[in-house]
Amino acid sequence: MADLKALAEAITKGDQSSAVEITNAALAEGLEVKTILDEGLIGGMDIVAERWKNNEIYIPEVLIAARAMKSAMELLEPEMAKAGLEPQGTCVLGTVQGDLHDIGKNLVVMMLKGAGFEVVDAGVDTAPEKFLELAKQNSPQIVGMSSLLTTTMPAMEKTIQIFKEAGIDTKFIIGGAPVTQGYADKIGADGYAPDAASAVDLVKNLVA
Ligand code: B1M
Repeated sequence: MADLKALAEAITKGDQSSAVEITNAALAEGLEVKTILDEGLIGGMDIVAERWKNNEIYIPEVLIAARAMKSAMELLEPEMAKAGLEPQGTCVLGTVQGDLHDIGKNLVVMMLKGAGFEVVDAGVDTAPEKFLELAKQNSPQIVGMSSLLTTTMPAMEKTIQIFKEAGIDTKFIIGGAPVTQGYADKIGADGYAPDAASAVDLVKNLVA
């Protein structure tokens, strides 16, 4: 039986091969992707975040934990996508300019794909102009922006502004640890989601 506590521990240690091995075993046993994510991967990253906050570990440890999480997440992605049927709509999703955090954004991408949306992943450090270019190319119903740093949150407002100036009518959703509903209201975003599952519900409501 795959041990999700051991998976969380593998993430905290940045042990990529154990993380991949346990995730594979959990999938082979038919465990739900959401359970693997919540109890294993996110559970592990929560511990990493807490230790970093308490100065018990430093950036290199956080980075290797993130790398282990990314490798395991890559195994989950096809399983999540399988659940989807006809594309329910198109989203362009990215981490905003100046910000390199992509674990949360990648989760939102995976869950939206799993829910049957076509997702164009703009990656990290996405300039407002890049969001605009991708929107012109892909005509998404939704543009989603993720920010993990208080210093990069203003890039969300800039992006919404540049779309207004270009006359492109797209709905915006935003998220990330420092982001709030109040901030979404302030900058004129159409919605805020505190986590990846809520982001899917939000997108479904907005495209309905
Ligand atoms: Co960074 N970092 N980091 N970091 N890092 C934080 C965010 C921080 C809170 C840590 C701390 O000080 N306690 C702090 C930010 C403080 C602030 O501004 N409020 C911080 C800092 C300061 C920094 C640096 C400046 C450190 C330095 O260099 N001195 C630097 C900045 C680099 C840059 O971006 N330019 C930096 C670097 C890094 C690493 C590279 C080492 C690494 C990132 C690796 C990677 O992403 N590939 C890293 C990490 C891992 C973290 C923490 C520990 C974990 C973030 C994470 O992945 N969480 C983080 C501490 C923390 O959050 N407590 C921290 C797990 C993830 C699943 O959660 O991303 O919140 P999250 O996503 C959630 C929701 O927020 C939501 O759904 C997700 C899943 O449910 N969500 C959305 C996210 N995006 C969404 C979009 C949506 C909807 C929902 O719609 C579009």
